[in-house]
Amino acid sequence: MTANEYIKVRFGRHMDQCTNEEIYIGLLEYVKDKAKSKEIAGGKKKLYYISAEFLIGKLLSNNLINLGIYDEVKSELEACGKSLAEIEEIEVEPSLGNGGLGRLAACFLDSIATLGLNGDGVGLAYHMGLFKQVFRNNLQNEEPNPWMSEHSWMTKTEKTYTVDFGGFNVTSRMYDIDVTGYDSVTTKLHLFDVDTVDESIIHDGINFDKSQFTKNLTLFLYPDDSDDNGRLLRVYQQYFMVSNAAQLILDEAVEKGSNLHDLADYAVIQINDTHPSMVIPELIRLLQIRGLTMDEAIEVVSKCCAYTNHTILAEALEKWPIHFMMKAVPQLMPIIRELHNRIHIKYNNPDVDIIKDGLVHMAHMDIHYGISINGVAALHTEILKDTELNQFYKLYPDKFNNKTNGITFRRWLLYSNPELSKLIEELIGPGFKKDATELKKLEQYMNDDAVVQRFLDVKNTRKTVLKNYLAKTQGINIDDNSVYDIQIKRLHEYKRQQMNALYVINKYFEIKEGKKPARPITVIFGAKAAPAYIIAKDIIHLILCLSEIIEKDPEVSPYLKVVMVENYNVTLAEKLIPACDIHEQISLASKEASGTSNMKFMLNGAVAIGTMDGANVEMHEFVGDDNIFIFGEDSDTVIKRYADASYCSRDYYEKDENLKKCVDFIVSDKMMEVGQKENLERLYNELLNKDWFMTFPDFKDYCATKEKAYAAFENRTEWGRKMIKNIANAGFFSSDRTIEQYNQDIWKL
Ligand code: 26Q
Repeated sequence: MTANEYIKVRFGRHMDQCTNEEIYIGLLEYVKDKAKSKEIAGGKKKLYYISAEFLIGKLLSNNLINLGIYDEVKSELEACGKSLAEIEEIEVEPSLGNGGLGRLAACFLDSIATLGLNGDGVGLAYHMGLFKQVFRNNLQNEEPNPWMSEHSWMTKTEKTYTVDFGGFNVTSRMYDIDVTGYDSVTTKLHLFDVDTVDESIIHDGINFDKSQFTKNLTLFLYPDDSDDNGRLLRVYQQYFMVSNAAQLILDEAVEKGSNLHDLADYAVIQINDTHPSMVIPELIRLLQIRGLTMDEAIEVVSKCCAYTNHTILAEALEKWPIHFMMKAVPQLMPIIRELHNRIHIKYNNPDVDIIKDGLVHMAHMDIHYGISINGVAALHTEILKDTELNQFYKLYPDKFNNKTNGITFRRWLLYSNPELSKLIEELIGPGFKKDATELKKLEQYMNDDAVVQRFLDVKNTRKTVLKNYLAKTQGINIDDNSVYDIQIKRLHEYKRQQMNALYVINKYFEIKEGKKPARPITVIFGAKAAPAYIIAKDIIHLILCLSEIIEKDPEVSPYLKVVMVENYNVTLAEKLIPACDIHEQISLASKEASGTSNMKFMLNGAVAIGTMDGANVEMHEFVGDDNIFIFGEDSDTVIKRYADASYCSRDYYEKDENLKKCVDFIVSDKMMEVGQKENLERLYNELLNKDWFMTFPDFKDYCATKEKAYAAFENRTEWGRKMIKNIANAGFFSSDRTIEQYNQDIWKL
């Protein structure tokens, strides 16, 4: 049945007589039906990818592509005078993740299904996605972001479980989202919810009563901040997630014939950061209830679990107070104590203890009682082994391994940049869609100027698409003849959006002094700041104020524009990335575990300005010095500086007149006219007295490198070659490769 026929049956009318809403609902059901008729991945052993976040983005087009009916449906719509792009706008993006970690989980699900592996995702059905960001008076405000509706990709299942907390219990329900593999099988994303959640307790933006656990359990996704207030709810959420997962895992294993002693033949669990770590004691607890001894249960579970670390920021490694655990999940504490005692006796080394100073160290439990611990880029894994987790590496050298992150090319190339995808297919055939390493064949065209021009043309097309999109959706007007310089990622000091902002100030002064750039520059930011992360919100304020000052200054505005898109999310990323000329990957070396937007930009022919951090290091290895702009101090230097506490930002400020001028501008009269004194002074003082992520030492090199990049951009043909080199070498960063490695080394499905 065609989509048209399906809709005719569903609504009793031909597609051209239906509203866009009706067509969306019709297509949603049509796709769900098609997915149902696909083969489900099978096999004795199954992977459970447990994650507190799955930032899946909109699913309509993604599913149409994976099911191989995108072109067909698009033409059907066009024949009725409808546009797929307009239908897509009806879909609300489920923002069930903060950023990189959640989006990675979504890319992984796509690759797992595409490779035909027997693996499902397990997470939570948050009623609100990550808050919706709204700018008022150059400040970030947060609003609830509901996404569930009667017609959604989630299907209610019959599966329910009881989850016990200290003093009460809840009945959960499992909802499923089909994960359609590209030209392959279908797997599932299982999201758990409780019926008692009450959206009406939300008030004044995103505030709600944090103590009514039956009403708020799955109401919100936690932002990745250090806000202590309400962290207890996070423990309830995590336990709710893993208790459901553990019950599901045991049920499915038993159904397939497991006697539970052989659970490891039926299940492997990937723990996505420490958020699902309680699955270890929970499984041990449930196995004991089902008749295993403590010794047996620990042995069985220790063969099933693998842990991925996504950060080396110490403050982000989860450590839960024992009194939290005693309140929320008292039944787990005796087990965690037992796990701790065994380690304590065996190693007699407080550094590797699980319980220390009244805190349960989740990562420590994962490492001792799991089969694998992996970092997410080569440099990150080396830093874990050498410094952060060195004590553990010495105990278990064989457990440590690297799995450099990847992205799904279906969403980040085939869907988001069809023009580029088509050009590539014309040049090297369709093989790259299944085997990303085939992109390497594009290098043969690097010296063919006519082909190079076609890559430049595609880029220009996409720049105009973005221009029109931003005008239509955000009322922002940008010049598509300017160079697009883009930094999109969560707002965090270590990612150093503030350094980019200082560069903007530097450029503003240059233009004021008559030094005009060869071509107008459009600096685009997209970033949400965690609601409790004060300095991050001050940085957003700085950027929005700069944007206003420059916009209103006729001397500067023809040459420089600063844009901060509102409510940056997956949908916006899909528009921004294909249009980008230069992307900013400027984290302080050693701090960004991997980064994944860097890979998306590379695949779309943008050139990076970056530090030797995260996966930038591997990107640099692939493309060489001429095709990426590397600057800044390396991770060894930075790590040493932290170790000897030798950094003093004020020294740099006082020695570098230009830097001083830029920093001082933050608290200038001009800024005060459009901004808030309190915010701007706080940020100024933070930089001057702390600058914990060392923007000042890298500033000069950063500015010089940006000038080099802008100059290089003017040699259009040479720039086109750089674009091709980047695209041709992006194959390694396909999540299909990453998932193959996980399977080979850890899951063994
Ligand atoms: C923890 C405790 C309480 C509340 C929130 C959190 C929390 C939530 C989300 C802590 C961390 C996160 C998200 C982390 C994250 O996205 N990390 C990124 O993971 C990417 C995928 O591996 C990497 O590419 C990025 O470098 C890394 O920053």
